[in-house]
Amino acid sequence: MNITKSISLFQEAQTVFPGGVNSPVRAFRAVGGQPLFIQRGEGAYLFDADGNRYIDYVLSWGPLITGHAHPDVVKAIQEAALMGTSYGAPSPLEIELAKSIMDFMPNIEMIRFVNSGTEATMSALRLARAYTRREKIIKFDGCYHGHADMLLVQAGSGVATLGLPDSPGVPSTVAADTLVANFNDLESVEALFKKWPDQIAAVIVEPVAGNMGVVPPLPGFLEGLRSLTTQHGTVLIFDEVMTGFRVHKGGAQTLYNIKPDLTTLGKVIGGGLPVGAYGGRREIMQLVAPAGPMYQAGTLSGNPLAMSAGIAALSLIREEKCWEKLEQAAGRLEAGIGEAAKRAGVPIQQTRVGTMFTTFFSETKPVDWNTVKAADKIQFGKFFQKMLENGVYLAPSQFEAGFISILHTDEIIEKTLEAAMEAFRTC
Ligand code: HOZ
Repeated sequence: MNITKSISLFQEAQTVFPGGVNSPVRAFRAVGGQPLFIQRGEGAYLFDADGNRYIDYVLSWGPLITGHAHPDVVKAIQEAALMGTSYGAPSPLEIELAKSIMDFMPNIEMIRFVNSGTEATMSALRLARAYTRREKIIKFDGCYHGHADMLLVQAGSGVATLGLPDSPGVPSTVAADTLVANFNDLESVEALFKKWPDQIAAVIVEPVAGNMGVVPPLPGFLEGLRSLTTQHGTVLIFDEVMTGFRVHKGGAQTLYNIKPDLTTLGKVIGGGLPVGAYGGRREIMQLVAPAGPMYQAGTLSGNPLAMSAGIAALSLIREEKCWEKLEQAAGRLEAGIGEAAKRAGVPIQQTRVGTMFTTFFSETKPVDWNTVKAADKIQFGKFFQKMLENGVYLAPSQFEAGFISILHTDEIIEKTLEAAMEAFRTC
């Protein structure tokens, strides 16, 4: 595979960006080799600067359920751009997208658009603190909710991928209010409630963890969180930045039938453009300024390009048929990978919920960060490189999720499985 242009672009990039990238996991440090510089995306494919084509299972880290550059989404963006790229004032598009999201997720009674998942989670936590007038929050080891100070504590995603300690620069006073429990371990949550009575404002959780690789909730875990938070007057926040429209068309809250108090969403509601949102119970949302005193603002919030792309993308995935197809395709991929690994005698653990999946190189069932981190990262790196050589682009970390789109056809999945067969044989 010729990647000469990517190599020289990476050298140049390192002179202007720390580590040569604008987000750490992209640097391929966990898998070796060097990042590919992407020229364009089309459907289920990515094309790098040297013209190589890859089947893409990253899909901009999840949001591209309709694939790259879907004509309807592109048309919506083009038409919106002709009408102006930002108003810094309300527009009818915001109401249309809000209503569309609320149709998918009826637990969201009111919503506020922001520009990223990070902004959504940090605003939702400020809101939970304002509502409860308490300061402490609980998050889970290995879950990642963006890079706000209070959330960079035992975090997943890039922090886990690079094996970093909690980030320097985060004030210890801020981190002190972030309590950490074990995913899928209600006793660890109960212990924190016991230790800090009437002080916990919020529990924030990825209802299906995606940022330590996919780790589904064990039966009773989310139900337990709901009842503990209700019992203690604590706000339950489902961070559905990754799971929203991915594990089910109504998100994890619909799949598991749990009503969180607040939900956070990310780029998926903008068809992949920079957007996020937080929303939930009307009584809580009424505290957001200017309806209430909790301040949060942004010029690009609700910007017309992202709203238009989101409206187009969500209308494409509204059809029930589309979900059946996605579920079947993801199931076929999961079964085929399992079969390929078995034939090659490579022990793996597969996790999948809806269209999110991870293949862990491990003999241990992944249920929390402790079990996940037992996975063989070196073997994953070899597998990743082999898949890449064979034209399949996976997330460059054992601790991230894979995703499929409505454009991942049977034929594309077959090609992926051929590559996997070969990769398992040699990794
Ligand atoms: N933290 C992101 C995935 N969970 C990666 C972001 C990126 O590199 O784009």
